[in-house]
Amino acid sequence: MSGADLADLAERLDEAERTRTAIPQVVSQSGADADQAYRIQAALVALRMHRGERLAGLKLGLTSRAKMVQVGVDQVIWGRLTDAMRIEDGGTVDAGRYIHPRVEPEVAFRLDADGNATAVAPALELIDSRYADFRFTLPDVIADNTSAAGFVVGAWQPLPAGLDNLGVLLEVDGRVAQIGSTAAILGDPRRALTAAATLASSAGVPLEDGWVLLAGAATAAVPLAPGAHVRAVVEGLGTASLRAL
Ligand code: OOG
Repeated sequence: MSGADLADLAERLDEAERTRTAIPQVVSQSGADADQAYRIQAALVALRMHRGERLAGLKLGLTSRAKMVQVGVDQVIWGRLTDAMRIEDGGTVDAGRYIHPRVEPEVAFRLDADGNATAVAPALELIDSRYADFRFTLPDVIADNTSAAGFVVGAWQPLPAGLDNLGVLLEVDGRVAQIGSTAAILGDPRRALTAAATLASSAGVPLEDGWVLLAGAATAAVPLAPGAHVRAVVEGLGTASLRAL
């Protein structure tokens, strides 16, 4: 696959996002493998940066069994977060800006330039696959920047002694929609730190002090409906919330 073909697929995904129009699984249909898909992802995020966005961190995806089962892809993947994806804690988002948005409860780390965690926080991730029916294969979802669309980080906390078995709730309009544990995230969300440092260095992405790392969802994702108030609660860490318009 030529560089021009990779750039063309990045353009297709970028246009799908900007026009809120789902597309077929063009990346797997092109025969691209996971390595080529990461090059498409880099080109896709470069288009956003040319429009003035700045990298704000990294995310891991499919770090829990619940997520792997939900989307039928069983490998850990990673993507890039930009400042434009950041949603203030307790803030609002226009659900109509997305194709078929979903939310999921996460744990976020604040990183230093060596990839160490300097703080931890409860978080919500807003994902929005650019593929029709939210269906994709591994190369598709990698190229689509792992469905990244938005993220909310709650109040930063000092790292507690243990992070490996904290209860996690996803509430929608005050009702529990998903229940899980931080143990679902790679057995211990701190493993996301090593995984992210390794992945970023193999991709030649230097980590920056203050970046956010989303460790991956602890439960399956739920659809984000207009008007919904969504809150992630992580035992001992607090909450992160958003309201959809
Ligand atoms: C892929 C992204 C998954 C997570 O936290 O597991 C993800 C998707 O479900 O569309 O972000």
